[in-house]
Amino acid sequence: MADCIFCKIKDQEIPNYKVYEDDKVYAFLDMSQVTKGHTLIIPKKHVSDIFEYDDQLAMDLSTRIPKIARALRTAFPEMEGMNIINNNGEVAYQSVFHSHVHLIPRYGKEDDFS
Ligand code: DGP
Repeated sequence: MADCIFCKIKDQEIPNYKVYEDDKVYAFLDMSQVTKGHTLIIPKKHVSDIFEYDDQLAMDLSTRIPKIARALRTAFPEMEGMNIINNNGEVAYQSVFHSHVHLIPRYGKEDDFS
């Protein structure tokens, strides 16, 4: 989609730190690192939010989440847990309207995210 910032990221038109890519999804570091390793996973197909997913796209995205979560834990072995968040709609604090899932590593009760 022409004016979508995340479409531009997955097409390498905007600099980003790639975490993972295959034919269906793209994952990259969030520019606002809530905690170290905060990653966004997006479907390559542009959909605005969860309400536009069909079953196949839901499968494509959801099956990648544990794989990327494990890769982050390998990269950051001090990680103790992870929050997985998906905001849908302005009222739910979605700010970029290309659907994405946040993977937010947790490093203990003293990390900077609550
Ligand atoms: P949300 O509020 O759920 O829509 O989260 C959008 C996230 O996208 C937010 O944490 C910041 C991130 N973000 C926005 N623009 C860019 C960008 O140009 N590059 C990167 N890496 N992240 C971005």
